[in-house]
Amino acid sequence: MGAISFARLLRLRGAVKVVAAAGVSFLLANALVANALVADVLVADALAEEGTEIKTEIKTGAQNWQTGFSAPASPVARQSFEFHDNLLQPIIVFICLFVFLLGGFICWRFAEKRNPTPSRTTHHSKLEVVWTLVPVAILVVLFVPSFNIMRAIEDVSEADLTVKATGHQWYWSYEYPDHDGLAFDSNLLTEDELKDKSKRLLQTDNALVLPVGSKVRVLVTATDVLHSWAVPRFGVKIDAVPGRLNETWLTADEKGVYYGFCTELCGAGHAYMPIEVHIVSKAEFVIWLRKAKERFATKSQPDLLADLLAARTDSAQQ
Ligand SMILES: [Cu+2]
Repeated sequence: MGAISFARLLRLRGAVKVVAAAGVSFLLANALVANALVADVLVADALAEEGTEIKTEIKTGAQNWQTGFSAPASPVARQSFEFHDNLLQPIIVFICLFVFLLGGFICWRFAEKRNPTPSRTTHHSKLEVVWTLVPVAILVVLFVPSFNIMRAIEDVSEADLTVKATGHQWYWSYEYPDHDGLAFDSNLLTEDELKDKSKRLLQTDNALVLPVGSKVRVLVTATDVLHSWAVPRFGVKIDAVPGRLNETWLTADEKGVYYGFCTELCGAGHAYMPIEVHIVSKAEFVIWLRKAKERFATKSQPDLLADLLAARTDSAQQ
């Protein structure tokens, strides 16, 4: 070990570990606070529309001192939140505590006054094998359920309905290709237009309306820059990429109003393009479709194509 004694090295390592553990705890605490903030914003869910059944307080909206996710509202959300709450987070907390306590113990036990003649050991094969294999085992334990969830997220087969969400600077537009190409824009309501002041930056003029219990395939793209379509309670977050069509799906468990945000920094109006999804009964959905088709005077596919070509010619002339 030459000039530097093993005890001193150990003490140094102990200090490094304490600092590392403190850093990890700080990051963990930050993540918890961030979670709580998102949950706060989603308090709006508690004020779900009239006629919507709200089963319990806990199922909707935020709670005081809440640190976890909002209540899941789709199978994928339930699966991923359970994975986080029951497996991932306990392992993270355990590792943080373990490293923190181990660091503290090393600082105390191998201080110079308690350990004046340090051991000259520099290798310990068994210990080295253990501290390589234990992390590998932890990763394998995490890998299996997380792969199952990823597979579930990718499975867009046998959808009952398809909708397309397109990100623009700075609003979303929606299309229902199965229903005569019904299409409309969804813009943020300004402060004066809000019906409920607590839903500031969440309410839109035209919400995406979907039937409860149906498997909805969601196609996501963008026209200008990267956006991301995310509704936390459905466990959905998918990038909207210009020139590329991404797909995911959701099946809402319950009727209600759900909110989300653009989650890819997309410019000055990034915070002002919320996602508002109304989950209604199948009968209500049929009625809404009829009204929406009248209101938005559906453009047929040939019309849309003509618009596109006109826009291209315009930009070519400039
Ligand atoms: Cu955006």
